[in-house]
Amino acid sequence: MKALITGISGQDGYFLSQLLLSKGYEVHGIVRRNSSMTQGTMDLLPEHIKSNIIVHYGDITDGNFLSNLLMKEKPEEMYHLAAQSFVGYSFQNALSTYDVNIGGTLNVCNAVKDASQDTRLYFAATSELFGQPRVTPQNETTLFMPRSPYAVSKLSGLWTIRTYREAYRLYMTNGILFNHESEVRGPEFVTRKITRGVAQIKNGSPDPIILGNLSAVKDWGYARDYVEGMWMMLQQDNPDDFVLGTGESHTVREFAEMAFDVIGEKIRWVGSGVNEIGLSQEGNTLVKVSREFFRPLESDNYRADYSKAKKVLKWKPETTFADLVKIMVESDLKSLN
Ligand code: NAP
Ligand code: F7E
Repeated sequence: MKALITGISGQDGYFLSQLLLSKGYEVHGIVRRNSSMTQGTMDLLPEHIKSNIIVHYGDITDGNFLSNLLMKEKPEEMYHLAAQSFVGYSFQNALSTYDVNIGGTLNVCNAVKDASQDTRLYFAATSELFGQPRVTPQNETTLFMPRSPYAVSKLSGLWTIRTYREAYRLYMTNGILFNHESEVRGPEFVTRKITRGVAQIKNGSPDPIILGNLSAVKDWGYARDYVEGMWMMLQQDNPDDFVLGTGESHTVREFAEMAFDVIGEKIRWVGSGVNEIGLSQEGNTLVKVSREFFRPLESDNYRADYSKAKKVLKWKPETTFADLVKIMVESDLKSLN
C-alpha cells in the first residue's frame, strides 16, 4: 500500500508517517522547500525511520505539481494535513491562510479527481468550525459557525470534500478533530508554550510564562491517538465525516496548573483578567497575562461527542489529559537537559 501525506513535516505528519510505516506502507510526503532546507518534525525522526520516507518537494498552492505527482504515484491513500494551522496568525494573514487552506485543498481535490480517482482522501477539518458552540458536547450534526479566518478556510475545505465526494463519487472523508497536542507540537501553540516554559523555569529561568486568555475551554487529546483515527477513517467501506476528541473540557489555566504540577509546583492564582498572575508557593511569578496573546474573537467552549467514531471506527482516545501534559513536560525537560 502506498500513502501520500501533505504536511508531513508538521506535528500530525510526524505521528502518521510512523504509524503507516509500522503497518508496512510505502510512505511519501510533500515537503515545502525552505532556504535552510530543514524538514520540520521529520528532522526529529530517527534516521532509520526518516530514510524510509520518500520526499517530494512542492507546495500545495501549485495545482500542476499536485496533479503531476498524483498522476505518477497514484497512492491508494492520501492524507491532506498541510495547512496554515495557527488560528491567531490567520487574523493577521487571512489571505495567505485562504490561499493555502482553501486554494491548496481545492488543488488536492482536483488532483485526485483528475489524476487518481481511486485514491482515498482524508481531509484535516477541525473543531474550530463550531466557533463558540451553544450546544455541548459537539458532534457531526452540530451547527458550524466559524469565528476566525482559519476556521472559515477549513469550512470551505470541508464542503469541497463533501461536494466532490457526492458529485464525482470519490472516497473523501473529513476528520473533524478537536485539539490534539504532543511533544512535537509547534512552540507557538498554547500547550507547548506552557510545557516549554515550565521546563525552563524548572531549569532556573526567572522569566514567567506570558499567556492570553486563561479561561479558554478546549478539548485536548494526544496526537498519537488521533492519527490512528485518521487511518481508520480510510479503512471503511464508505467515506464519511467523523469527530475525534476526548469528551473532556479543560481551561488553559488548568493546563498550566497540571504542567506545573509535573515539576512539583502548586500554582496559586491571584487577580483577574489581564491582571491575573500565577504564583509559586514561595511567591515567585510563574504566569502572567498579556493582551498581546488574546484574539479578536475567541472560539472555545469545546467538548467532543466522539460516539460516532467510537461506534463505527471503534476508535477512542487512549491517553488521559494528565498523561498528555506529563509526556509534554517530561519531553521538554529532557531536551533542555
Ligand atoms: P502543523 O504542525 O502546523 O503542520 C502543518 C503542515 O502543513 C506543515 O508540515 C507545513 O509545512 C505544511 N504546509 C503549510 N503550508 C503548506 C503549503 N503551502 N504547501 C505544503 N505544505 C504546507 O499542523 P498539525 O498540528 O500537524 O495539523 C495537521 C492538520 O490538521 C492541519 O491541517 C491542521 O489545520 C489540522 N488540525 C489540527 C488540529 C490540532 O489540534 N493539531 C486539530 C484539528 C485540525 P512547513 O513545515 O513547511 O511549515
Ligand atoms: O490556542 C488560548 C487561545 O493556539 C488554544 C490548531 O491546531 O487547534 C489549534 O488551534 C487556546 C485558544 O490552538 C495563549 O486563545 C491563551 O483559545 O494552542 P492554540 P487553537 O487556536 O485551539 C485547533 C483545533 C486547530 O484546528 C488549529 O489548527 O489557548 N491561549 N493564551 C493562547 N493561545 C496561544 N497560542 N498562545 C497563548 O499565549
